[in-house]
Amino acid sequence: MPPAAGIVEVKARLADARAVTVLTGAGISADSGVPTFRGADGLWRNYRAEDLATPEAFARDPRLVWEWYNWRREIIATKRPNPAHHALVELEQRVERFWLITQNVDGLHPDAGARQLSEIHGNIWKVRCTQCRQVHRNRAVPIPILPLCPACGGLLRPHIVWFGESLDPDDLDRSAAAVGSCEVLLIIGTSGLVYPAAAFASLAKQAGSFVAEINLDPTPNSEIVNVAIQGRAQAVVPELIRST
Ligand code: BV8
Ligand code: ZN
Repeated sequence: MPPAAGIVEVKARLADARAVTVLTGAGISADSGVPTFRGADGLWRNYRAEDLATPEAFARDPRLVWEWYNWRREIIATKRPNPAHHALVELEQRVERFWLITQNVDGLHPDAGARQLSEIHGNIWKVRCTQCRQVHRNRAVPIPILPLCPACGGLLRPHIVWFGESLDPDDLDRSAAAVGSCEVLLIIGTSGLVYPAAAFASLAKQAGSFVAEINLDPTPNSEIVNVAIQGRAQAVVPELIRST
């Protein structure tokens, strides 16, 4: 069955592009079995992410928020990168100017070998001290529910960007530069509802880039992009990147 028209055009654009930027969301890790945010499997004890991933929720009940992150760490610890993650590493090695921006905190992109990467919402395997602000790698599963800082004994929190918190300025600058100066922007597996990442499609269009979306369902980005391909990331992304 010949590939859909959209796939042919995006393959052609990628084949001779020298500057490619990619934005990913929970949908790229869904095929690895990681629950998405808005999918039915994304709920924990009927809490929405927006209820728990906030500094207010952590101040109110740090034990509850740590139980939620421990639940996600236990799930993610058993998951591996899928063909879509691996295909993006192949693209990174092939393209002259490549940058990958992910909203995912699951660490599957770096696990797959991605190096030119901004994890703009943080990483679930990193913790930060609320007292001395030191950041530590921590892959303990389970993690003690109120983990303490090995340096000063202060309470640790996930090194993750919560709703209402600003992104790391370097990540934001690096991402905005990559979105504003690429020939092709691929948007993979995101509902496009959370800012500032939700603004990247129109930013790239304004900069004259060719923008393509690969997503299971239509999103607000589908109206903005040049080509919207509806499908599973692990099926479509390797096809787009496979030369010939
Ligand atoms: C900030 C870490 C300065 C936590 C996350 C402007 C307008 C309105 C609101 C705002 C605005 N500016 C700022 C805000 C507030 C807020 C915001 O955007 N709120 C939204 C809800 C309206 N933004 C912030 O607070 C940001 N900070 O701007 O600071 C500031 C502060 C206050 C006020 C002004 C300025 C910080 C946002 C970061 C929050 N942290 N994650 C954690 O993970 O624990 S966001 C989190 O949710 C994810 O990281 C991700 O970004 C988002 C979830 O979205 P997706 O990844 O897209 O996942 P989702 O499940 O929604 O969709 C999956 C998609 O995949 C679906 O479309 C599905 O169809 C598809 N799919 C499923 N399976 C597959 C698939 N596709 C392909 N293949 C498959 N197999
Ligand atoms: Zn400390």
